[in-house]
Amino acid sequence: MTTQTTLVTGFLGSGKTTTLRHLLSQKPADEKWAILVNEFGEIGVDGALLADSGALLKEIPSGCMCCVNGLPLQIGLNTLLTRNRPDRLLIEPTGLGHPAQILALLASDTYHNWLQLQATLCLLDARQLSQPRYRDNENFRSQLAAADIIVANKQDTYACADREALAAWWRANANGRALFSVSHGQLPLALLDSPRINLRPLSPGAGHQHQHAAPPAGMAGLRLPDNQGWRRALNQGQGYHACGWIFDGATRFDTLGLLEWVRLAPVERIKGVLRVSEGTLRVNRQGHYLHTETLQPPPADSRIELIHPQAADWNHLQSGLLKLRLNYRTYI
Ligand SMILES: Nc1nc2c(ncn2[C@@H]2O[C@H](COP(=O)(O)OP(=O)(O)O)[C@@H](O)[C@H]2O)c(=O)[nH]1
Ligand SMILES: [Mg+2]
Repeated sequence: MTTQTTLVTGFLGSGKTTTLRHLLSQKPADEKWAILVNEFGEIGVDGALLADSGALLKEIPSGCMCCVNGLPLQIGLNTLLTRNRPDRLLIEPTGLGHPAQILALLASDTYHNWLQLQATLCLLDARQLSQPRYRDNENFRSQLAAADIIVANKQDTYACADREALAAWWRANANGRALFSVSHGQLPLALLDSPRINLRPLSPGAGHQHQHAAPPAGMAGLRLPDNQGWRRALNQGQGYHACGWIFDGATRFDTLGLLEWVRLAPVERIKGVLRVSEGTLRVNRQGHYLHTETLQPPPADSRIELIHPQAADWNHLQSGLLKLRLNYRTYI
C-alpha cells in the first residue's frame, strides 16, 4: 500500500491550514491520515490548530522546508510512512518557502514504494496579485509556478478588481492547469486524487539564495517553557521576521485584553492557540482580517506567533502580552 500524498502550498496566510482542516473534516472514518507541517516560526501554532483533526500530526518547526534540506524533514517523513503507514498524507510547507526541493524529494526513488505523489495544490489569495510586495515575491511566484492545481481561496473577500486581476493572471499562467475558486478552503475530497501534470524539474532559482538564523539548540526544547512559565523564540529569513511565545499549561490569559492585543499588534500575520477562562482561544490574523474561536477543552499549553516583513518591537509587544496573564503576579 502506498500513501496518497498531497502538497498544499500557498503564501503566508493564503488558507493552507484552513484547507487542511476542511479536507480532514471529510476523512472517511476507516482511513488513516497524516499531516506534516513545516512552519516558518519556531513555536509551531499550526500543529495546535490541527491537533483535534483526527489525523496523525508531525511538525517540523523552524523554517523553510526547502532548506530543511533533508534531515528533519526526511526523518519526519520516514517515520510517518514506515511506522504509521497512513492511507493519505497532506503536507503543509511554510508559506515562505520554495516547493522545488520538497517536490523533488517526494518524487525521488527513495519514496517510490512508499508514496504516490498527487497533484500539488497552491492556494492563492487573489487580492495579493495587485500588490507588488506579494506578486513580485520569489516564493509567491515559485509556489504558483510549481502547482498542478491553483485554488483561488478567500473568494468571499474579493472585490471586482481582484476577480479581474485573477482572470488576467490566469490568462497568462494557466498552462493547462485547473483553477478552483473557493472560500475557506472548501475543496472536494476527490481533488486529492488528481494526478500531477507539472512534471518538469524545478530549480529553486537565483532568488532562492538566502540565509537562515542558526537553528535553535534543540527544537524540542521549545515545547518546554522555562521555569518562569514561558519563553520566546525568534526566526528570520525569506524577507520575514517571526517572534513567538510559548507558555505553560497553567497560564491563562485575559480574553478581551488578548483580543485587543492581537487586533492592534503592528504586524502582518498572527496566529495563536491560548488558554483563557473559557477554554481555548484560537486567533488567526492576516493583515486586518482577524478570525477568532473559543472552544473546549483548554489547550495543553499556550502559543502565539507574529510574522512581519520587518523586525517589530518584540520587547514592547512581549511586555503587553505578559501583562495579560491572569495569574502573572505569581511569577514576579
Ligand atoms: N474571509 C476568509 N478568510 C479565510 C478564508 N480562508 C482562510 N481564511 C482566514 O485567513 C487566515 C489565514 O488562514 P490559514 O489557513 O491559517 O492560512 P495559512 O497561513 O496559509 O495556513 C485565517 O484567519 C483564516 O480564518 C476564506 O476563504 N475567507
Ligand atoms: Mg498554516
